[in-house]
Amino acid sequence: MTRELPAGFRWGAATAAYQIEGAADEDGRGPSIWDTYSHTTGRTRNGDTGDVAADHYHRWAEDLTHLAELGLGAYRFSISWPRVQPGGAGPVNPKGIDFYSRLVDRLLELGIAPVATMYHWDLPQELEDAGGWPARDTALRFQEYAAHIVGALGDRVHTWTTLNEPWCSAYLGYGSGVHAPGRTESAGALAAVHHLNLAHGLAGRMVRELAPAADLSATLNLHVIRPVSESAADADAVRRIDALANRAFLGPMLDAAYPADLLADTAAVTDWSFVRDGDERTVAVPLDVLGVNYYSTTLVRAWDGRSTRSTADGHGRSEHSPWIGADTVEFLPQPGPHTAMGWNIDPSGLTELLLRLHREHPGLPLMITENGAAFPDLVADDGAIHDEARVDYLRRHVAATLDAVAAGADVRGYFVWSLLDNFEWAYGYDRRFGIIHVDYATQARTWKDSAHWYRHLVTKGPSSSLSG
Ligand code: IFM
Repeated sequence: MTRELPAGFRWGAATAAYQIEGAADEDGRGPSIWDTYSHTTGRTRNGDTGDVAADHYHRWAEDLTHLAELGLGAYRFSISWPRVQPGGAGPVNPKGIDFYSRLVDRLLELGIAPVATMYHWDLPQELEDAGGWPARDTALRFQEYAAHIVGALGDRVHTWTTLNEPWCSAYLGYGSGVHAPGRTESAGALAAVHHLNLAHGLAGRMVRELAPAADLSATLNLHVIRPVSESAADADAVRRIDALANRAFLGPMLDAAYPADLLADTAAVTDWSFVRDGDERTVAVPLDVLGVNYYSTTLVRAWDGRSTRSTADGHGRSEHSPWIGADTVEFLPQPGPHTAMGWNIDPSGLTELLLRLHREHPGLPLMITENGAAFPDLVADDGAIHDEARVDYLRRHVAATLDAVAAGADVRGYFVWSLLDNFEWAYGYDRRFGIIHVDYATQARTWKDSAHWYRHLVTKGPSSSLSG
């Protein structure tokens, strides 16, 4: 397979506001659902919160120099809604807007394309108190918020991404409750799916209107679902999970319709009457590029109803399943190797996913907006971090991306998750995804071997970095 990069391909790194910024009470920022959730006993590992995180709010200028030294062409960050509009409605906080404005200007000075995510899970608490994503009004508030930030940052942002992984926001936030706000309401989770999709469409239209030169995207954590056997029952298990995980978002976003089988599978939970006439057309705002986050694969089979049902779906433990209406499906543990998240390592899944999207949505440009791995990094006596496992993970997934390119997929970029070690949601600081190590006691940044490897890849090209 060729290792040629398409013209204009961008290498980047990704982060998210709540995971790195800290400064939770500073300069007028309001509380988000993740502040509330992480401050609730028992919700996060060791009671960790994002109050300080990687202190990026104060160290952003230094962090951008790392991007430049890595030789990256793009930086994917998220804008904190409660920092720029503390109550989720009403007046904006000028200090919040100024922070992102300075960040974007500095990126442009450094020749790095800003890729801004509008929503990476930090819903203003006041909006959650008013109903959260199961309430339609939240989507309308999101449109207003989008108008404010696109109005302020507009075409200086190269690519606007409306949502990051709405699957997590809806099903983990409102289904299994392992993410903020921690609600466990099956019908509410499906209403959240729709209102997130609607929010995407409404905000996307703001980008089209206010920043016509910017690219528009959404980022999905699409699942690569494999059956245990070739049986028809296992194929049906795959179909059900594909509907919930993938087509619940791809359907309305790209084809202006929810899949009929999704509505049928979940009919006992909801009649989907929260989808109003015209909504699906609103959701299907044309995209310039689809963001794809990929980490591992999912293994399923039809549950026989007799044995103890395995629910090892890799998305945290809860008595409540995030897989609404899929009680007949079992999620099976997968053979290793695994990352520290317990996720299996399978780069072929990334190639398969990109080629599926290429086949089913020809002409739609793709971008890997997250790929990376948590491992228990050790700091050696000399201060170095020899994270060979992460280097190997990245090398194999970049190769898998280029395999998909060679087979025809239109992939425009690759962003490593993550630039820095950060607050890994319910796992707190117990999991490290960064290519740059953060010492949380001193906030010192140290390049891991993976950062040096990535710099080599980016500056010298794939052919010299992919043999391993
Ligand atoms: O840290 C998260 C990120 O916020 C969203 N995608 C998956 C990453 C690793 O779990």
